[in-house]
Amino acid sequence: MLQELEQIRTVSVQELEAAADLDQLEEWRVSYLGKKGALTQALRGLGKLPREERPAAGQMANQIKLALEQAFEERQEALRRAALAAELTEGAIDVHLPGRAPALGHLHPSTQTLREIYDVFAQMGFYVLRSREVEDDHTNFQMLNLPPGHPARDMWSTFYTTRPGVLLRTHTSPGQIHAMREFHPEPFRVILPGKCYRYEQVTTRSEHMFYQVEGLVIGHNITMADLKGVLLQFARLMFGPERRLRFRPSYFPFTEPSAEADMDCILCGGKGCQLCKYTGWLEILGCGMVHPNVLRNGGYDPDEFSGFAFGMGPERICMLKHGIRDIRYFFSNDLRFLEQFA
Ligand code: FA5
Repeated sequence: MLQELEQIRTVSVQELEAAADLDQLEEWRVSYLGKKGALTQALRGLGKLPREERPAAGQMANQIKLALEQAFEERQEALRRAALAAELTEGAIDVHLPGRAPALGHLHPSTQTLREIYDVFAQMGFYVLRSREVEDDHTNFQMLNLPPGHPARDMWSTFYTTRPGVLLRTHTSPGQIHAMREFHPEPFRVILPGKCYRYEQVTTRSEHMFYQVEGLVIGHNITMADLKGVLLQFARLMFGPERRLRFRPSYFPFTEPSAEADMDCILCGGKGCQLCKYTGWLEILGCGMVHPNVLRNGGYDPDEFSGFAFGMGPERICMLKHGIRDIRYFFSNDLRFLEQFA
């Protein structure tokens, strides 16, 4: 028996040292210290020994058991440390690796175009003024010479809120009234950018939400010549120094006289091509001299003051600049389109 115990001690110690990981160590524990393990079995066999051999064998078996348990714990601790050290080395951060750059966003094409427009008008001394998107019927229409039932309201049909008389503005022109009331009685020049809404068929050229930039200049002796000069300068700074403009008579209830400004085609220079539908001209904005009633509604005496106003669509300007065929790309969140403006 003593020999058998000695053998267990020697072999088990060798095997313990050979256990390379925690799984092998567990196998070792089961095969020596487990319920059916070699040492446990040997301890059970003590009872069958002759009485005089039992004390010595029992003492030795207990010593071995304690020694193996202690050795097991030490080996377990050592293997745990080794496993942790290996994990730390494998998962270590290499500070020499180049950083992973996050994808950068950029401004929306409408915003980029708006900022180009601000730059151009800032050079001519214009303020940028914000005006509300939710308007009342009074300011969006009536103060601009569009009383209820006026046929021109059809062109500017919009979305109405559940509050009577409160609507989403159809154009930035009601900003003219707000601007005049803010600057009265001084002369001033402002641009009023912002979103507009229209109840209309969405097509390649028309959205139901789009931006406009309104321009308004009020002062003494402001004439159509000032209007033409400012808009020609705008066209040249925005589209190139050789640009030409032509003014076609038009109608807006809030300006008199009114005009549409066309620019010579940027693609063919006026010869006629697909972009300008073989006319040589591209329509860029509506404009005119501020109507006396509108001046009065803003608090300015038309006998003393005069002014001009214009309204343009930055998406349409952007489409012309970049040859974009469909306005619906702007707000349909297609990254293939938007990323071209990075
Ligand atoms: C107006 O809205 C007038 N308030 C402009 C104006 C201001 C005239 C001051 C005189 C004095 P109009 O409906 O034509 O006009 O719109 C002006 C510009 O807004 C158009 O030339 C176009 O560039 C843009 N626009 C109009 N409707 C849409 C639409 N549905 N989608 C995209 N852009 C549009």
